[in-house]
Amino acid sequence: MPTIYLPVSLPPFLTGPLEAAHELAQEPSSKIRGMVVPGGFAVSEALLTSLPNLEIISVFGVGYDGVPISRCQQRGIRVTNTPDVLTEDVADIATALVLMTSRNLAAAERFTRASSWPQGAFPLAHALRGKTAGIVGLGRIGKAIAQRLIAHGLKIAYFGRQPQAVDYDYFNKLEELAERSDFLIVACPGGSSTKHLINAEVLTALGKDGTLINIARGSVVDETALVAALKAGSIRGAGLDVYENEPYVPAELIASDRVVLLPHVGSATHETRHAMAQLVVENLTAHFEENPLRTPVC
Ligand code: 8YV
Repeated sequence: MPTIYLPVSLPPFLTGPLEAAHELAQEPSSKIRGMVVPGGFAVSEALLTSLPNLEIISVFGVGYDGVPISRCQQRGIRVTNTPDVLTEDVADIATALVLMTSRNLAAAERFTRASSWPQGAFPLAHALRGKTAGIVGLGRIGKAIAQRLIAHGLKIAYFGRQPQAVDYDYFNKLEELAERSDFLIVACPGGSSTKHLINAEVLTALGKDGTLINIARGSVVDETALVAALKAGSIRGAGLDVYENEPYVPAELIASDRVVLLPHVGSATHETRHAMAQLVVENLTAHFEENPLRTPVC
């Protein structure tokens, strides 16, 4: 049985089926032929060196920004991820954050629980219809977000490397998209090429009536610039599911009443996580049985 290394603890619905056909290891060694990591997990050079016979990294997530792809290619290590199965859930969370921020729903819920209602009505919020959502990265998840927001009456614009065959307005300058947007929604991959793409200039362009939504990777947003923009009131608010240093959320964000903060739950449903686990196992099985990988990255 091939030995698989799990550097962090993973759910039993993943480790159970894995155990049926593989030996699982908690420590790196030369016996290890496969590794399973969560999306965004940073695979360091030192870790790769400690696994001289590694053949495959199966990422339990769509984002493989923590995996050094060119290094893996040099060493002939295959990489797989779990695309598609999580698209709808992540798009639902982006939509929820748009609704929560525009209608101030988290505060409204706290208001009701605090029995504040008899003292007076909850303050008015902002409608969605007619507003513009600027999507940063119109991939599978970005497109699923667009579909949902159209149903809520928003107009869609987007930024990406190149225009696509869609009816939405394309911007090749992020500041220009931000300026046009009421909601700037980050849905692009993480990694060095998108690090701090959302910086102070982009937030200034988003403006005092604008809201930042991030369901992608914390690394895409300069969190220090975001905290400063929120404090200065140069943007209206933010709805975040991801952070630069998860699971730690900056105290300034926790203290801010302009933000809605979720604990990286984009794909966190029974249905989706089980489908992701199944893909992880199918990819490993395919590799060790010398069949084509189900969802290869490289
Ligand atoms: C998960 C994710 O939180 O798919 C991704 O890239 O970040 C999320 O779906 C994670 O991968 C679960 O391990």
